[in-house]
Amino acid sequence: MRIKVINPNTTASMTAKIGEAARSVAAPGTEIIAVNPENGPVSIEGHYDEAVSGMALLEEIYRGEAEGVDGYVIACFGDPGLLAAREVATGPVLGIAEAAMHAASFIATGFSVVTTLGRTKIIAEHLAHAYGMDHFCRAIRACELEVLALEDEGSDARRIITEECLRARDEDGSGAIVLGCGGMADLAKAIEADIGIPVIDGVTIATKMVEALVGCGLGTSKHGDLAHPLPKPYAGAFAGYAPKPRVRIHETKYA
Ligand code: 5HY
Repeated sequence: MRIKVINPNTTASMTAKIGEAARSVAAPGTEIIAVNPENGPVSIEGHYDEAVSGMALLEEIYRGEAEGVDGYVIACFGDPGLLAAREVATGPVLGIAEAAMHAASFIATGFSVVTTLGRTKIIAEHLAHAYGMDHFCRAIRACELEVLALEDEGSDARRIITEECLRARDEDGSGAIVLGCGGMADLAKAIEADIGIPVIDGVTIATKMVEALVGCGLGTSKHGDLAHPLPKPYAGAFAGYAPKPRVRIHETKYA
């Protein structure tokens, strides 16, 4: 089985960290392909970054289809481009926010999200609502850390995040914490040891969920809105982004 884990920002050190996290839980027969696009934002910290990163993300999905990839993880907590990626993909595509929130709801009656900048909290709020998690998501907290602070060895990021997780544990009535950034993938186990409650990283969870879906013979439904994008010309500089014909490397039972 081959799972492509896509970091939609262009920071290679974060991609390496994300790939290591995915490989730490992948089954022996699962190959993890961790990539980031060459083009796009170095970090994704708002609606505009998400929108722009979506095109390069979709190019990575198209490449994966041509390479016969079995499933995908979008390793960015805003789950950018998730439904568009599902239109293109044959196999399952999971975003780390969706996967982490659902996992938290399986092991606790309430969870808190601890993310980076306050301005991106609304994105996590919208996702929790869209994923039917209003009943479980007790709070969304921001550490006011820039995403790239997570890549700075000299930053105080781990301490700052751990302290916010402790406040979430003691003040929110949450039984679990969801880390709200793909760049935090290497911190989950250490913070969990520090605070004594489950701390969930979406990269590892999404990887295992994709593995489970593929293992059960499930891919993305191609009935209705997630059918392959309709062929049509795209004008001007975006001509190259016109929907490509579907590549059927994997014969699936779906239309
Ligand atoms: C992420 N941004 O997971 C998101 C999370 C955030 O570049 N990778 C990013 O902090 O908004």
